[in-house]
Amino acid sequence: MPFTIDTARNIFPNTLSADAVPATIARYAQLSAEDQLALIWFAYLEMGKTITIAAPGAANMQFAEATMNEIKQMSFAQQSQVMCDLANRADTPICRTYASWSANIKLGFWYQLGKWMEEGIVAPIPQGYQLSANAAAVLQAIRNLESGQQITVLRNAVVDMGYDPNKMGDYKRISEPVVVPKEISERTQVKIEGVENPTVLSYMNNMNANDFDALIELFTPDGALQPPFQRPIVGRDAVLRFLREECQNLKLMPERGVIEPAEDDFTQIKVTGKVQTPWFGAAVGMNMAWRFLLNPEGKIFFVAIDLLASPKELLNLAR
Ligand code: ECH
Ligand code: GLY
Ligand code: GLY
Ligand code: GLY
Repeated sequence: MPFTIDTARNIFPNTLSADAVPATIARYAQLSAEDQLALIWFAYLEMGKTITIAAPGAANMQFAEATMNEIKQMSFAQQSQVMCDLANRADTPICRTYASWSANIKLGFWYQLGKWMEEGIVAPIPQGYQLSANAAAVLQAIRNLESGQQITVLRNAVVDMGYDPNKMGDYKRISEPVVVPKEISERTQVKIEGVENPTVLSYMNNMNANDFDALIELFTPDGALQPPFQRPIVGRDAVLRFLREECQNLKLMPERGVIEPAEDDFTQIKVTGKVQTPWFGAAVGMNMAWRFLLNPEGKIFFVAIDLLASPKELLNLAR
């Protein structure tokens, strides 16, 4: 039976992904808006002692500037209301604007609000705010995660705030400008123990070079990419848009892999290694797996990217 996207998702079923991340987010989503904001504030302060967030680039921040200045002018009470509205996914003009932003713009917006909260320009979390017992338990669960999982929880919390874009009808998506791909002379080439497949190597090298036009050529027209904890993104147009909006300046550091024949002359390849995000650089190495399914012509029909349950999973290349 030929592969479908649904059957492709099950290749290398022994791969253990970090289920603690969606589990923690589900518990977090049950909390009140006040508790959610205070919890993130406390988590952010604690994490800030060991890892620093890189300041967002100006190109990235310009789109949020008007909204941030609007918030800056408000009273503390109004500012607190806006933050609660965002956490509550309320239907307000600011929540709709927020929903139109790419993940990096949302993160940059909160980065700036966090700075302003520290400086007393934006309403702080009230001193001595007592988390509910449930919120305190979720904060403890976050403390127990490894750093790559912690930043994934934070990112997902931020991405899910604001009005639901699915309820907005037609709207303009706002994302940072696409960077110019790295000069050929400045590109590095990855090495993967056990995998010399040219498609997989080109995938890694083109991603690291921000060369998304070359990268998309590696996919079949109906090919799909499944980001961690998400449904597959299907088709070249949608995948290319995702690459431009969400994959700039990543650093993929694959380490090892296995390559095996699959049905219908397809090939399945699993690679494990580390990934760095521009927000944290070398301070956080996320433990990742890539599960590729290539068609007989060597094009990517499917690739899943998983955040792994633990560093031990880096060595799990079993089928
Ligand atoms: C404050 C209190 C009030 C509420 C809030 C606050 C501010 C919070 C802030 C949070 C900032 C969080 C950040 C998180 C960044 C996380 C980034 C991650 C990136 C992961 C990327 C991966 C990429 C994998 C991929 C690969 C591929 O091969 C294909 C593409 C792709 C405190 C004010 C809210 C400021 C900055 C986790 C894993 C490898 C799938 C993309
Ligand atoms: N500082 C990370 C970014 O702008 O993507
Ligand atoms: N293995 C380090 C981390 O991702 O937390
Ligand atoms: N999704 C890419 C990043 O946050 O760095």
